[in-house]
Amino acid sequence: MSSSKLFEPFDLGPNRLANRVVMAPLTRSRATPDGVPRQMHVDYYTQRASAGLIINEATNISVEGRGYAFTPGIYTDEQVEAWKKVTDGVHAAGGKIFLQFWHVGRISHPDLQENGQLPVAPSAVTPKGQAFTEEGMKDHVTPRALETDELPRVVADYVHAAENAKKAGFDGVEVHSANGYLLDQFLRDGANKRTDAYGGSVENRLRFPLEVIDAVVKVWGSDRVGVRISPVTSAGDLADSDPQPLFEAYVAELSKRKLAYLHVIEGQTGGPRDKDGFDYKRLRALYDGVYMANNGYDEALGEKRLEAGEIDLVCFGKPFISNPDLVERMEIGAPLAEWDQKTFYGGDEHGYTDYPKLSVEERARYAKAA
Ligand code: 8OZ
Repeated sequence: MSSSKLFEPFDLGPNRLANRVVMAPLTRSRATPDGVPRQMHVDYYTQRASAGLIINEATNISVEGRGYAFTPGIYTDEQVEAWKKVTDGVHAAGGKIFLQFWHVGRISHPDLQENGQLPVAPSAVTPKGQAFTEEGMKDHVTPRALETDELPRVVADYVHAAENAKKAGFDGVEVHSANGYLLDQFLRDGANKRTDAYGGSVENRLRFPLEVIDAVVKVWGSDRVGVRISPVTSAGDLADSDPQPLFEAYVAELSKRKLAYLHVIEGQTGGPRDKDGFDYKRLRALYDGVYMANNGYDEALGEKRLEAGEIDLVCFGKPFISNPDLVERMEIGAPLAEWDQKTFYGGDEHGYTDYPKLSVEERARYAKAA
């Protein structure tokens, strides 16, 4: 048995987590075409409830926010009812679950929008790459720049989603401000060419993301709202000419808000960590609160940084796909099952809910050997 800090409880605002192992938000693209989670979502999340915290897959706040076919939403009553079954399942199994709010901005596609409209963005800048539509991959298009007087309507969509997430019984919410999606597009100057109060200076580029976060905090209270950032990720063909001061200013603002946590993807999302010249230590020092670390962490690295007091919570992504009992396996030093990349996105229960937990016999055997 490991006496690791990873397996100690943690008070995340009003939510007591059983351990510091967080299941990262993982897009799996198995909802109905209308964005409704199915019974297999209930099974999948309930199987993984021994994580200290589950952050559910990125969930669209509106039709406009959709960027990938078969991703779930939180803007209709039917979606709320379906999520309620997920949160009930996780709670009955002793877990905690946050919902992640998603608006993809410019990387959506007319095929995913109401009446085939253009995706919206801070500015009409076309990203390289392709969107995942119901008919397969299609090239990104030039988005429509949001008018200044439309921005309160987008904030209202977040508020509507926040109220729905409450009705659905989540323990808290995470605002997705990473990976090249709408809020990240406002932050970074590769996509934000605005000349109004929401573009130009760093202060102006922070304005819209902070308005969204403040509106969500009004619904949930600051201690149940986390924010996710990825300072250098190039996903969605997005970049900033000078990310260090931009993200330091952002994190200083977030720090003032006494949020549940700051969730940082260190390095390229899903790729190399700490090889991009960005100084995450300085970022960490500017944030007075709970720091959730993400990107390529294994048990040893997570434990080392927890022990050093550098981080508070550790996210694991792919290992949770193939190990529903990841926490128990790490705790007794049991081997981890391999994941199958072919079943990450789309499809059915196969590669989703059919990864087994260790049997009682296996657990006893590994625990004894440890
Ligand atoms: C992988 C595939 C589709 C979406 C992200 C929500 O990068 C995602 C995502 C990841 O944050």
